[in-house]
Amino acid sequence: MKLKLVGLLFCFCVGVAEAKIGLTSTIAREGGATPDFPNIVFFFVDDMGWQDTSVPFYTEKTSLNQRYHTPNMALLARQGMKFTQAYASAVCSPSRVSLMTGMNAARHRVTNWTLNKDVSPDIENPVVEPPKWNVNGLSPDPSVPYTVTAKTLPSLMKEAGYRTIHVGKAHFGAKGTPGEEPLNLGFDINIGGHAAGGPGSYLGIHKFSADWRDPGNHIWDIPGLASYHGQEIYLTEALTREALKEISKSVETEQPFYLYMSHYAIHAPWENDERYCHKYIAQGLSEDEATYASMIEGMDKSLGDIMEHLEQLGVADNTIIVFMSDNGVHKQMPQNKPLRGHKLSPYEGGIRVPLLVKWPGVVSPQTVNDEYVIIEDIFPTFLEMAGLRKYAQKSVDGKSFVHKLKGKTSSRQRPLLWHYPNTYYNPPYSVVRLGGWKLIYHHQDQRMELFNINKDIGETTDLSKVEEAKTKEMADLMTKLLKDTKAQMPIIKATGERVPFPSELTLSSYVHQSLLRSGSPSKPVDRQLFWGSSSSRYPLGQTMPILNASTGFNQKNLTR
Ligand SMILES: [Ca+2]
Repeated sequence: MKLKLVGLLFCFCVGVAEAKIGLTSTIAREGGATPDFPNIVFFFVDDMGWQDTSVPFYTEKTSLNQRYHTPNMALLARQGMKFTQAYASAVCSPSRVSLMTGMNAARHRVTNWTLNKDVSPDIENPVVEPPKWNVNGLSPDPSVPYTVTAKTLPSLMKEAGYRTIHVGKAHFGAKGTPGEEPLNLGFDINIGGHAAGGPGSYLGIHKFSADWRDPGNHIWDIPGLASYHGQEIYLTEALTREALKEISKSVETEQPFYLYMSHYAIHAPWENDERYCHKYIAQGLSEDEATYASMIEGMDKSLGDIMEHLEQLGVADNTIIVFMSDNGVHKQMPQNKPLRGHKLSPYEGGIRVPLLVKWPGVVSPQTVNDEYVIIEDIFPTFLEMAGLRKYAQKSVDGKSFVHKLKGKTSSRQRPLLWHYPNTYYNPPYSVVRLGGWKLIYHHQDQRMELFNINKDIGETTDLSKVEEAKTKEMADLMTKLLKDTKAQMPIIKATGERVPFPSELTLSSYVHQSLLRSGSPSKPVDRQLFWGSSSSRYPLGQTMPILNASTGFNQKNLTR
């Protein structure tokens, strides 16, 4: 009942939310987190697939659920709500900028992963080239070219009196731009976050650097963890220890906190977490499979340590924990069957991710929600959780799912949009989902696929030719969403024109399709091609290094 009253107070306070923002010092003095200002822990895992856990997110327990051990995720699921249809973008940076800004990737235009200033990681595509996307990522300074600027989630929470703590992977802005530093984006504390989307190594004995295998390469060095250098400690554990210290400091100072616990795990480079690896070898897994499983369990141990620490400090009952991943499983790791595809792909395996929410006193324990949500929804959801429904942010595409957490169903379904006008292991595409229907538009050959996800989760049967009216309806919807978000389409090399929106496909555009499908003979493949005007040129075609397994550690291709 008390919480219901608090909920009413939330409604009453909506009109004075901005006044609350000015109460920073008062909140801090009054004794830390309260039901109005609960602590929030966002436990964010990198590249973790929907099935990379012992918690079943499908209607049945799969072989991967039986393979992996994530007892603390299972505990979190028992204490809270499991979302079976949570979505993210198919690659790191777009997801991370969406959760920081509430914008869909089509709108913020950080549509591929970022690293070096003004350098696109896109690989050569013989038919289309990417538009001028925001290759420099998120920036607090709008004068930095090819960036998106917005009031970020942590900056709003900070203004409201939260202590905002960043631990782990940032990957918000390109190296050499202000957006590479989380302290410039609303965080009070930054441990381990910078421009890079992966660690040089997970091992303390290697100083978490790639220098041991590639002398002089320091771009992947994890900042702020020098005290662990030379120790036999795994990066996941080092970051967890630092996070626990920051939680303790927040509780000591009686200030509500927002902990962005953003693990580098289970992203490449894949290296044994020796605490758990032997167990999976004994289970009969291959070395590669055991390495991956050990990294998953190490991540889960971190979750358990944080949950236990909150209990010990007496703040667990006033702390929300949200668990999520930023994209689907990497293609070098076991496919997340029954899903099709992998990281970077438009199919469910690229975009469907685990999501768990514990909110003591609000979310009923052991509940399951089958309605879909998407990563930009985190922004308005966290603000509503913190009693900050009004916020100085334009163009928020995300929708708060607090009502779902309170057990209410949505009265009508909304469409979801994905937009990837880039080429990196996967050619460019847009996707729209509404209800059970999902339309994929492949930009390169202007081909469409229609699936009924409710009946065909594995996307095995393209219905676009069978359900022509539905295909057209979804194509029109996708076009509307792309226009609403001011989405940029790739450029067709043969003509210099942008790829048409799906509802613009006409007989004349079909005439070009055979040419599009066969490539563009008029422009040879050139990995040093530049695009844009002469005043705004980006080199294309930079690819990530390939790692060799020459040291006894399990290393594979390092793809972001
Ligand atoms: Ca990722």
